[in-house]
Amino acid sequence: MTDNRTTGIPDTPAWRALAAHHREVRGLHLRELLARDPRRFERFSRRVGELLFDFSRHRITEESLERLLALAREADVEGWRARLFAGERVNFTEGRAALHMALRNRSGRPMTVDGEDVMPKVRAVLARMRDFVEAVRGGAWRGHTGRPITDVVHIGIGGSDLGPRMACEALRPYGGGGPRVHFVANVDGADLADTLAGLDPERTLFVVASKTFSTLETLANARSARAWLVGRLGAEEAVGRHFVAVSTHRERVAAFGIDPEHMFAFWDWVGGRYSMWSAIGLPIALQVGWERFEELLEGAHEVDEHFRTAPLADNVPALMALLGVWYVNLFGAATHAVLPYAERLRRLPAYLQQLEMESNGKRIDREGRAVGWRTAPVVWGEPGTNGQHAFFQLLHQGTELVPCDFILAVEGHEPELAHHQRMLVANCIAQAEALMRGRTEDEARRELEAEGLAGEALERLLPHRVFPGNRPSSLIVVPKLTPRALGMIVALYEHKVFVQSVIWRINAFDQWGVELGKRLAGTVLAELEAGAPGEGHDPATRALIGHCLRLAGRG
Ligand code: G6Q
Repeated sequence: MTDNRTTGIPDTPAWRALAAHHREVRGLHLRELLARDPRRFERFSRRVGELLFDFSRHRITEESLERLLALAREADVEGWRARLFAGERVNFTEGRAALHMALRNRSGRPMTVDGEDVMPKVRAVLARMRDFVEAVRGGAWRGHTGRPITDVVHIGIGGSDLGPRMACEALRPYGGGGPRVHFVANVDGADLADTLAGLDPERTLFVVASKTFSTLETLANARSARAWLVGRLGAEEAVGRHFVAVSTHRERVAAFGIDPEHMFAFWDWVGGRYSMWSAIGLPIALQVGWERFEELLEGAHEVDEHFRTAPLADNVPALMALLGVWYVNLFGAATHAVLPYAERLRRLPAYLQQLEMESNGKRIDREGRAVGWRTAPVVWGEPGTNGQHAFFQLLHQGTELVPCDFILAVEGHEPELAHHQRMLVANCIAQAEALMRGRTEDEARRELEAEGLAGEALERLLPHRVFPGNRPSSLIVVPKLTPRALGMIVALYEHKVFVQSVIWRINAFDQWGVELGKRLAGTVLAELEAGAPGEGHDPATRALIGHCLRLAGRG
């Protein structure tokens, strides 16, 4: 990491103007900004349908927003947005389009890749998914011994796991009448073993989800699951009723032994981490039923239409992106916290980690040069209120500036526990306010006096009880965590990531770092199986392989 990278910005008029402006406003406190403009909430909030995006607690003025929008225009965000929706090969290192919006296109308009309207094949797969979902949920699809399916095990990893896993968790209240859905991703046998324990093979359906159908972890888990099933049911033919696949690779699915008739296709213009809207979302539909799955798609489509047509100044994904850039590149923020005040969104931070960090964790620009500026921050988070009792300390009083996204669903799914929901909502609002306001020395002094302290004892404690405040946050507020609301939230982040990639001049849609990991493990695995480290390693790696072989009793 060079100094240039940590402080650098692209050398363009809009960036230079933004940096000059930043020097003028960086000392402003959010308290002052809010105090001097009673209409700040109206000025700095936007709506997309039922979703509110409140960015009034950010360290910006009207002029900051103007300058950030100028940056977006200079970077040609509108042109790139048009190219994205036109199915151009925006994934320029792999020569692919990124047209996940077609998967949830409810408009009836064609969407094309290489001149071909992809909508007929999108609709055809959706129709097959619908039939299958209804057959499984309705009991028409039965296992090898004639039993209906009560449990679905989705086997996939990374982009073929995180989206459906997060969504199934989020939409659990809509699961009535559907099978229980389980997820296995890790090649650690503990994951598969713990999941299979207690499952009845006669009533269990496996969905093997892999875009390439060549991923080590997924194939190992699928093979072991098949062995479990065949072993328990005592019949190889049982595989036909208990295994379906989701992939772009028909031949590999057939070679694995799954009838391609039981494969649900998607296409190379769907990136793994953008694929939960495709057949990769099959377990979501199995859990919540077809109509609810369509509502998820509709929510995402509503955001697509907003992103595609709204002027940048009113465009929520663009605003989210620009605020991120403001903190990363001007304030030097290294991380970004995602804090869902909704327990069922507990997998959202992990999902967004992949979306943001795999998409924009890049250091080479479109011209093939190392960038001289920061790109994606580390994304992390946990649901509130749990996080408040743990890491919020650092958010309030630490030395790092951590911009936060609070995600709030106002109404819960448990009417009998409405008072819990009010506490949840109150905590979310109070945290955003406290991060913004902080506690001044005067306020802290008064509090300590009220507690009966005075003199030296008070003075000693005083600095510890002061909170600087001025910690920025956004609020994304939906009435309730419905499938539609979830679709909207995820699509907002997808487009945010794209806009940032345009501004940082990088490719959001490749993942060479992930590919590297897939290859490296293969070499070491062959050596572990052979019982000896190979010649190609550095001495430390050789020693480590030797140590693990000895511990496993093989060295
Ligand atoms: C996602 C990444 C990566 C990928 C997994 C699984 O964008 O490329 O997380 O989804 O490595 O790949 P397969 O679906 O091909 O098994």
